[in-house]
Amino acid sequence: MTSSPKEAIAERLGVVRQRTLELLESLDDEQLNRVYSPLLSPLAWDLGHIANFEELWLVQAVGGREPLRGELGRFYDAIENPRKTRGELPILRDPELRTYLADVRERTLQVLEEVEIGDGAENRLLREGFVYEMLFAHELQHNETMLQLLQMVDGYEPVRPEFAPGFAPSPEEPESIAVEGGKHEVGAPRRGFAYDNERPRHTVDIPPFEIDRTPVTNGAYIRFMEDTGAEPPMYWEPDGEGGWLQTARGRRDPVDPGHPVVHVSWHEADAFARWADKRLPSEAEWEVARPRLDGIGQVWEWTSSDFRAYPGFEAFPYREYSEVFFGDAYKVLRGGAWATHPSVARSTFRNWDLPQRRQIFSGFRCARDLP
Ligand code: AVJ
Ligand code: FE
Repeated sequence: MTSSPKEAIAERLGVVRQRTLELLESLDDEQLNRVYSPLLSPLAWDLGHIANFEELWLVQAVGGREPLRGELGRFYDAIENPRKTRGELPILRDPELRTYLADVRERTLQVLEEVEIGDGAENRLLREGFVYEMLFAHELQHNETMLQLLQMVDGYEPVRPEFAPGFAPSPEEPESIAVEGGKHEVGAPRRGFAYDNERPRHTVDIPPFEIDRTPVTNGAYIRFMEDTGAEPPMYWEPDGEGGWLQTARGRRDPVDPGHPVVHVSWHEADAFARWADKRLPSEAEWEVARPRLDGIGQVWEWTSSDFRAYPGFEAFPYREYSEVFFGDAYKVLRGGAWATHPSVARSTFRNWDLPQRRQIFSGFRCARDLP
């Protein structure tokens, strides 16, 4: 069966929303509103923010409508409200929260009927359906943010397998791949959905290097901890017999030495790499080597790179997505974790966070200069 582009968008809006709601299906109102960590929003904030982002872009910006709830949007602005303050905001609670989601969605579908989507669209937001792609990506990225918080919820039982960690075994001593030096193209091409920070595509000149085929494992990380006295990753506890337990979601599962290490900071990743006589790859090296790399998509991988604008960068559609974070404060992560929807994890996708952060699904692989 074929469907029109608009029907396809309407259907995807429904599919993504169902995923969001299934993620939270087993939680009660108290859990949705509880502050588990100053580093993470209450789940009800993410849910309201998802709806407010949809209202801002698909209903107000594209449809020219007035906001449904007056000033409410202010509380869902991620820049105005740092995470540690979100638990005190007068945000919507159920059943009003679900009503807001549904009311926004109804208007979104009305606006979708009216707009002209496609290459000839006058409004740049609608060209190639950009604003709809941005919405899908945004909601799916917040699904991952919610999964970060759900690791702190004792007894959380995922209703879909993709909401539980999934890892493949990797060797403790990774094989490496040699990559020739020279000029390589990185960044997203002109066409197709990508965030502003992935553009423009440009040439980088990289000296020859070697990069590990697989991410650093728990087993290798334990050796590093034993050798240097480094702290265990977040969610690890001693099992009392010299081994380690994974305690995310209130579980007590033995740490699998063959799985990639996750929930480590950039500082820890960097220290491991130096201990192993290696280094973290730059984000350009990571992107150039990607077609030959195994083990991608299990953990986000810290790179040595600061989150900076590519030469010729142009903010679109808003400075607060990327531009305000550029500089040396944030480090880039590449790849994508088990909690990342595959449509988010493009090879050019740039994730970023502060170098001390560990609540994200962060691991790493190592690289080395070649003569
Ligand atoms: C790309 C994960 C750093 O959470 O700050 C969500 C994604 N931007 N809503 C973030 C994002 C706006 C962003 N990261
Ligand atoms: Fe957001």
